[in-house]
Amino acid sequence: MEQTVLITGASSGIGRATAQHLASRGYRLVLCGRRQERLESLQETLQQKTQVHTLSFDVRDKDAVFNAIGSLPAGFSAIDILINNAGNAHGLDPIEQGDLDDWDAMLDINVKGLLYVTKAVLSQMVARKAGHIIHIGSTAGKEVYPAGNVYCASKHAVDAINQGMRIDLNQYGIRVGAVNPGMVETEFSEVRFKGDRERARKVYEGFQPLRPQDVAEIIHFVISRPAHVNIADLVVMATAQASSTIVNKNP
Ligand code: NDP
Ligand code: 8X3
Repeated sequence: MEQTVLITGASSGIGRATAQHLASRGYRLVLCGRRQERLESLQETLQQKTQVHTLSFDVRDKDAVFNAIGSLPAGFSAIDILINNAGNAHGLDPIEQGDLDDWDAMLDINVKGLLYVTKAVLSQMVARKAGHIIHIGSTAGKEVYPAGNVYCASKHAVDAINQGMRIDLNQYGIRVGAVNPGMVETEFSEVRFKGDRERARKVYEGFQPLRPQDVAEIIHFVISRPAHVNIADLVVMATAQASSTIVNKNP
């Protein structure tokens, strides 16, 4: 039977690559993000391969999250797999120079938004005693790097939520796990540097970073394991990256 996968942050980067990869393998998709036109254009392409529904909402808006997920038509409403991917860094400043709006954005989107979406999907998984939740964490949830402060805190929170959810949902047979990538070339740095493309480009200069497709393939591996196998926590980095601060550039 085809499984239904809800992906947040499907309009770009890792989420979009995952949607493309899973569509080719016949998963039914619910694609979420704020940029409706991007979601529609992706839907147009992918519905040649599978059934696709789009939901446009801001994960920070509690009511919008519940209304959107509550509005799913029959055929899409029973979510088998939730991929909690939406998120970003905002700014890269030492703590004393940090911008309060950036801090709010990272904690509201990466942590609270992830919780709202999960809450909106979870009751039916609990009722069915089945489901699989994948969190896209980060190496920034495993270590802290200079000026990473609040972004790292938000991803450490995702790490804790991943562990806590796995414990609490164990009795229902719901699988919970995280995929934690290192540097992936997406729109991530463009968002972090508020549209400064040149600064964003330099982050990935001089080495081969992960591509969104690399992470998508891993997510597919994780969700296609037999029902008794749960990949609880996976870290993946580019070969050139050893830690958040050690990257072998221009060897
Ligand atoms: P992108 O900027 O390319 O994609 C981010 C996605 O998140 C977009 O689809 C965006 O959609 C969505 N999103 C952001 N804010 C909101 C919001 N308020 N409401 C709804 N959706 C939102 O970055 P990535 O693909 O790299 O990031 C995806 C995830 O991977 C994030 O959680 C990030 O922290 C994590 N990650 C990224 C790494 C990297 O190096 N790139 C490494 C490790 C983890 P829209 O703007 O349309 O709403
Ligand atoms: C994104 C990777 O190293 O920029 O989570 O924090 S990093």
